[in-house]
Amino acid sequence: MAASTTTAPQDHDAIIVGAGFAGLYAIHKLRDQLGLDVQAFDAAGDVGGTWYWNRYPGARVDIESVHYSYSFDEDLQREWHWTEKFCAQPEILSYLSHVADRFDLRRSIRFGTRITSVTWDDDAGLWEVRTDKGDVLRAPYFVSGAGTLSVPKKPEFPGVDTFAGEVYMTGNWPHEEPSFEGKRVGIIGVGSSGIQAVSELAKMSGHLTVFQRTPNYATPIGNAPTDPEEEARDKANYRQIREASRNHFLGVPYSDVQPSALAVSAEERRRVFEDRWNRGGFRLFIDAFQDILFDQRANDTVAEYIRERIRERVKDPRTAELLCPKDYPYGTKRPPLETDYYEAYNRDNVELVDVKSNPIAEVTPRGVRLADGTEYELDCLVLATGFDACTGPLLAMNITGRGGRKLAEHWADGPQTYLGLMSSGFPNLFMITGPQSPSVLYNMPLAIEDHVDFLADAISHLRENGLAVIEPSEDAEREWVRHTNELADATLLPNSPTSWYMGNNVPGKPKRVLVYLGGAPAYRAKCDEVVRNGYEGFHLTARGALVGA
Ligand code: NA7
Repeated sequence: MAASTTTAPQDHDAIIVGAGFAGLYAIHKLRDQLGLDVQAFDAAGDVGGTWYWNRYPGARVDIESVHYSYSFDEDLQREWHWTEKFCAQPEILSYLSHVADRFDLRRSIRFGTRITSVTWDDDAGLWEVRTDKGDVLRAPYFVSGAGTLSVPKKPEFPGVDTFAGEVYMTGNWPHEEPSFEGKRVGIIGVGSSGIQAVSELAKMSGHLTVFQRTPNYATPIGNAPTDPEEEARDKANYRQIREASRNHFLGVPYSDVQPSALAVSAEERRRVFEDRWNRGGFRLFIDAFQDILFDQRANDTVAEYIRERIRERVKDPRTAELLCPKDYPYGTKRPPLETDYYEAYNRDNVELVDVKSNPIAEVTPRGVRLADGTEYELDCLVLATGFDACTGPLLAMNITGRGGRKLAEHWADGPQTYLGLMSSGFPNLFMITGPQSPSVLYNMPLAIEDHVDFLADAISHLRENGLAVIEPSEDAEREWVRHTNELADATLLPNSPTSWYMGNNVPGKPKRVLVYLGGAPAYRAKCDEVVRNGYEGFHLTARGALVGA
């Protein structure tokens, strides 16, 4: 079967979206290792992706920096020095800037440019990509590194435009740090972003009002300056550490998880919880007992432990009770990590307002008004209300596949993907850490590297075999969607009232699990098997002609 002989103009081999962890590695891999002509775009003014936009006070990584970093280049990982165990946003941004310099990536990126449409031309076998700057470019491969948490949820509060003070969003924070000194600041939202921000805003503001709808199970991050001995040890053993990470559910080299919280005595359970609480990171969530996310009774034990610790830390018993989550299982909303979050409520200038029992009715020119008429006067309002996660960034690009079918139509009832990497009817369109892949439940830089390596191998395979197009079969996609839903149904996740893992944090968004819950090792094994079996579940074609499935 001969490869296509189309004469339609092609501007590049691959168009890449994003200049965060995903886009940067994709540029390097496709351009420098495969020798492709690539063009990348990012709406931001520079590299960083999520770390470019989320520069609110307190923004910090929740996986140890030594693990939350690229593994693809031995010298890079040995030479870079992290100053803290869990680095703050500015340092992660410096790291990504260093990576861009080191591999000369910026010359392939057009910054300040947003993709407005992406359309498949079946006759030419090319994606036509349009931007808000008027570019129209065509390429056979389209690679999305648009991220999972890059489209902030639209404000749901009537009147927000009438507010006379300043409004800030954690997910789109200004470059010039606002001054909160002496001001009355209100923050809506106590997810991971809100919780990180509250700890800092409490110290920076005259008065801070926290509007909380659902309390969260936040646990200590356990941050500290980098210990030079530990750093030297880690760097000497990076190969083993990365291997252990890739063989762990969450992509971190934790190894102390025990089978069941219900199989041990109350004393032993407490000892384990205490140990993981004190050691920090995601250890309590992922390295304590395996059944926490699957068995309500096991979950109850850890949930009660966290509530006890909250009550110890918050002086006012009424505030403490409001901060204790009671009506959903731990881990079914993404567990936030914190430093001094609960202590913030012991300060005289911090006030917690329950907007579950008394919802926010509107934002007025003066502040926030609740359903019962109470009005909180504010100078600044911070929206930490979350994201249209996982599907939002892809749908925002207005993607149209084969036969004029829109991705938005194909995903009307929730995402439909094969391996969370591709969607049927959307040939040669790769979604790095796409919906229904482990993505946010797999240490992101490693999840990204695995996906970029997979798609680069697939492109090489096509080129070496005179093929032009890779696309999942409808059957493979249907089975993957069924499998990801089945995995989610075996967990407690569907029991959460609002969780961006399930898409039900955004009004009107279909409730469908957005992440693969089988863990990174099972997922990686599946991807390896697919490749070993000649890209099982994919159609590989020489422009239209079916060569294999
Ligand atoms: P999250 O985790 O989705 O948190 C959003 C918060 O905003 C959460 O407390 C929401 O309450 C609250 N929220 C959202 N809409 C409203 C309305 N209409 N009224 C009151 N409160 C509202 O987003 P984050 O940015 O904190 O974290 C996202 C991820 O980024 C994080 O998990 C990390 O992976 C990085 P709710 O719980 O829905 O009642």
